[in-house]
Amino acid sequence: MPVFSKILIANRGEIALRVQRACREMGIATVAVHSTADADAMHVRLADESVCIGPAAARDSYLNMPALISAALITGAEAVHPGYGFLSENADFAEMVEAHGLAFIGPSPTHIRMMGDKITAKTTMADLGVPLVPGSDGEVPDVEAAKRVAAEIGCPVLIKAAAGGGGRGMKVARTLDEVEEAFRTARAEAGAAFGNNAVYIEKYLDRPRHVELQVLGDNHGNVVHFGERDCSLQRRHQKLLEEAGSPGITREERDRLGEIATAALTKFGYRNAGTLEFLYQDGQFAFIEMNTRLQVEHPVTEMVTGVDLVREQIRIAAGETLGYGQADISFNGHAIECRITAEDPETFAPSPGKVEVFHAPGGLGVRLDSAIYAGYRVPSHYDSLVAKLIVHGRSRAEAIARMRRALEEFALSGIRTTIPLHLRILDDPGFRSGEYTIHWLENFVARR
Ligand code: MV4
Repeated sequence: MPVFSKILIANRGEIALRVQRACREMGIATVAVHSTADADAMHVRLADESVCIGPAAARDSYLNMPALISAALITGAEAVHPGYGFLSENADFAEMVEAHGLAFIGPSPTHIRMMGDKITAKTTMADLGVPLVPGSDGEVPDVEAAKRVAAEIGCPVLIKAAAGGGGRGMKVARTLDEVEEAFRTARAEAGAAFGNNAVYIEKYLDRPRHVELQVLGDNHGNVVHFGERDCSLQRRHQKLLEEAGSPGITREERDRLGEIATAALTKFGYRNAGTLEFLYQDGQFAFIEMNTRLQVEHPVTEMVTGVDLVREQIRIAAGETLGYGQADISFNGHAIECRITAEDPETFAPSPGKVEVFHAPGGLGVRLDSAIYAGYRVPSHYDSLVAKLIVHGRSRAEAIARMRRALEEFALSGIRTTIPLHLRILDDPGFRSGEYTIHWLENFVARR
């Protein structure tokens, strides 16, 4: 007997296919949902059943909670997988799913809410022994307190919104004179953007790497980690290329970080998939945020550990135990993911339109997670990700060579894509050395 007989996938595109693939291998039937703009989408074609949940605008379809719950109940689904983005980190949605007798394939609503507030997330982690960036002890209520904290830890400082994350709602103060203005602006912007004006302060790290740790917990007190990913290569907070493991981190550092993080999550009973985000500079990790969802870049972790993380998410949601411990998780070789978006590779202008030629790369160690096909029209209503190309190699050098080869093999016309940009990154000595920080990509793009 499969753990569930039918799952509704509350998402679109490649991640909807990714979840379907896990379901199919587990003998679980799938329900796709789609907007009117996605009637011809691959995630609809490949599902066992599909339900149209509304018009093109995401707020009326993929974010429409009553429509999603109705679709699940009408089709007799037993569980809902939210994918990433959309409602994946919405505690109210998780609660609504559970209130209708369905399983939410993700963490408890309490933990989603807890981590959605960055101040609570940091306080919780700090109390459990996870290292933080030097900064304020929780919320900074007024300008006087902001100046006091900044004077104590020293400028530059970053003023961050409690309800922010992923780069939204941050202001730098380079000197003490800038603190008042930065504080007032950050607070006003946070209130307007999130309906929550709480802010906190951190020492601004000037050249960190962005390293994140993948974890899974079950309902029975077991938590394991699957190592780290390096996500430093971002432009305007959009990741372009991710690696597992991080070129800057040693085996010992990974083990140490993993021990600290899993011990902390075990103490508060975290369940399902999660990612702890850290900044890494001068040999030190500092926790900044936790994501309570499956992430876009999860395949690089799957490639080096051999574990199907979506299958694990589904088993956990059904109440199964992990059935293995940390010692059973091994790390093999190196993996790289290139996010291929329908954008101009020089200007990053969106390039929606009709895909003409589509020929996927293949061969040893090559994986393509994509929902596009020849003749498919990339809609302009959603994010521009059209394919994730993931490669595995025994070493980082082998993975880089394999990614170059696979990108060159990829035939994709009709839309502009970031494939040429990825090829340039892979050939750059700075990237090849592995010694890059979060600022590397913006400088690389500006150099041209
Ligand atoms: C920081 C930082 C430097 N110092 N915090 C941006 C996204 C959000 N998750 C946290 N971010 C940052 N927090 C301190 N104390 C620099 C960034 C940052 C960044 C972090 C990760 C990846 C890319 C980034 C690009 C710009 C700034």
